[in-house]
Amino acid sequence: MKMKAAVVTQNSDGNVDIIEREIRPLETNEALVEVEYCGVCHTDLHVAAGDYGQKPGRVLGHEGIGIVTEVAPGVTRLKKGDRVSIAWLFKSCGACEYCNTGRETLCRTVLNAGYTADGGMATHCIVDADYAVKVPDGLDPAQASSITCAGVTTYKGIKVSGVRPGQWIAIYGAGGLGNLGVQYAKKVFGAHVIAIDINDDKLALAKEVGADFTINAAKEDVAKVIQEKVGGAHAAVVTAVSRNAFNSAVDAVRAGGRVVAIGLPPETMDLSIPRIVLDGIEVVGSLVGTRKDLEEAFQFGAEGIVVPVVQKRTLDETNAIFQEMRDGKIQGRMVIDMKASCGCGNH
Ligand code: 8ID
Ligand code: ZN
Ligand code: ZN
Repeated sequence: MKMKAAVVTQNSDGNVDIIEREIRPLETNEALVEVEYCGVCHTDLHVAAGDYGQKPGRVLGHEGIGIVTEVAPGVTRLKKGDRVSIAWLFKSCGACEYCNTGRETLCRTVLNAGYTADGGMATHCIVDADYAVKVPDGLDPAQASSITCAGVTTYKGIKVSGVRPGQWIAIYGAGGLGNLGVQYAKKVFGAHVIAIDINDDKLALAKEVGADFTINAAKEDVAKVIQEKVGGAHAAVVTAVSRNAFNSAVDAVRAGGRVVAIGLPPETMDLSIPRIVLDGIEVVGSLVGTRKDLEEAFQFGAEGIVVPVVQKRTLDETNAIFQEMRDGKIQGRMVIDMKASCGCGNH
């Protein structure tokens, strides 16, 4: 049986080729998933462009949602018909210091979907049965796809920020991640939310989904406005793909504030040592979330507390979606509808 997939081009030029490939037989503890939806994350652009090393031929995608159609002998955790995720945390060793202390995303031998393992931007994907997280009933699969990375990453990042109800949090970047970050911060963590972007349309949408106020970083000095208006944020979560946003976040928090770095521009940020020391600022990275985090993030979606803004597209449009993302034109998340993309005529 063959699958259709979006793979990184041979010269890793930031685009994908849409190819057909044979689906290999299942190995121990694996399951075959017929993918329904896969969201396009900005990380896919980074991987396609070789920002963290060239990955020619790799099937992209780590916001996959699909239905299990086959399991390897002995697999009991999943069964045919289950709806599951294909997330960045594709598989970890399960036995190391990180895996055993609730930090499995930091496992040194981890496999990541769409980066070091073939991912979900395809009609089919082979997953490890222990790492595919079940999607709760009542959660729309296209919306679940956007929670599989954008949702869980911001949900976890806000946990890491330590923000408490009634405190101020600044969310830099109001794109795929940021829009969900605003919702989790406001509706789940009970924080007051400032959304920051360089695009007014994204800020308008952030306001619609719960931001208390917004700031356009292209027009105003964000840190100054936040210090003046609220006395500095208690925490900041940076999803923007720009070092300027990381630098601004350090200046936007109040003394003792924590900056959570989530965006992944392949750059360095500036850190004023006196600012860090004298004001007790913390800067910490946060990488996606554990399987448990994803289960929790899904549940808030299933309960309708967090509502991902998604638009359905086809696999053949992947390069066009990439360009729209580079141009900052996407509101919420573009989600590839595999059944509409497959062309096999079986659906
Ligand atoms: O686990 C992780 N840490 C993780 C998980 C998923 C994604 C990290 N990421 C990374 C991606 O690799 C990417 O670098 O988070 C970043 C954002 O991903 P995304 O939300 O999927 O990208 P997007 O939809 O393009 O949104 C980015 C937003 O940043 C804004 C853009 O306008 C856009 O809305 N932005 C930029 I570019 N520069 C800005 C600036 N200076 C800015 N917003 C404010 N200030
Ligand atoms: Zn992602
Ligand atoms: Zn491990």
